[in-house]
Amino acid sequence: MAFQLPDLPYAHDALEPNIDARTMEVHHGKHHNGYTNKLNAAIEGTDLEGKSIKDILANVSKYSAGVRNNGGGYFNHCLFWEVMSPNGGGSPTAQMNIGKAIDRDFGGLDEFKAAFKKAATTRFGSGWAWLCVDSDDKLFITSTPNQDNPLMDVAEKKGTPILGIDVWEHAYYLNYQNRRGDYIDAFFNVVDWSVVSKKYNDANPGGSDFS
Ligand code: MN3
Repeated sequence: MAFQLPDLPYAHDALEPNIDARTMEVHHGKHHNGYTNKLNAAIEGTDLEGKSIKDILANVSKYSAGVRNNGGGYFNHCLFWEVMSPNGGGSPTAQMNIGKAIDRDFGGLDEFKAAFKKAATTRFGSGWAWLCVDSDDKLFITSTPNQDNPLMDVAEKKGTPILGIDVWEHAYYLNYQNRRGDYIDAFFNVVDWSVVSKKYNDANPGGSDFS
């Protein structure tokens, strides 16, 4: 079973004015579709066929650059569409463990946003910034070049990504040109904290109980 391009969970224009419809059309329909097709081509006829994307990424150093770049591109964009929503923005609610974990590990939502923005702004060239959970159930922020991510065995710092922002120019150039910082600020207006919180709870191997 080949990897499938997921449908966007909202209309192309649903994230306007924060992310414009034309960017979403090209980003999902051309870029993400391209990574998906190239990943399928790279694994066709190999023993990677039928493996989960997470299994492939965890051992990606053993495979070709095509598997690394397109496997990362496939996974990263699936997560990216998921963590945004036209109902996003604001803060995690009091019921969401992710809000408590952000307070614990960063000292507050504003401090988290500043650190995440710094990681996304200072990633030179193309790449991603991530909020992740480590094996001790602590949150950390990291960034990766190109289509790498923290699930990969080649990552500088490994963990489970629960929020990510694409800082390739194709993600913002049509609307924001070189103003990456404005795009990052706008991204926070569409982050769906209920999705991030669910990903935190699912990833949380220590079972932190904030109740
Ligand atoms: Mn992209």
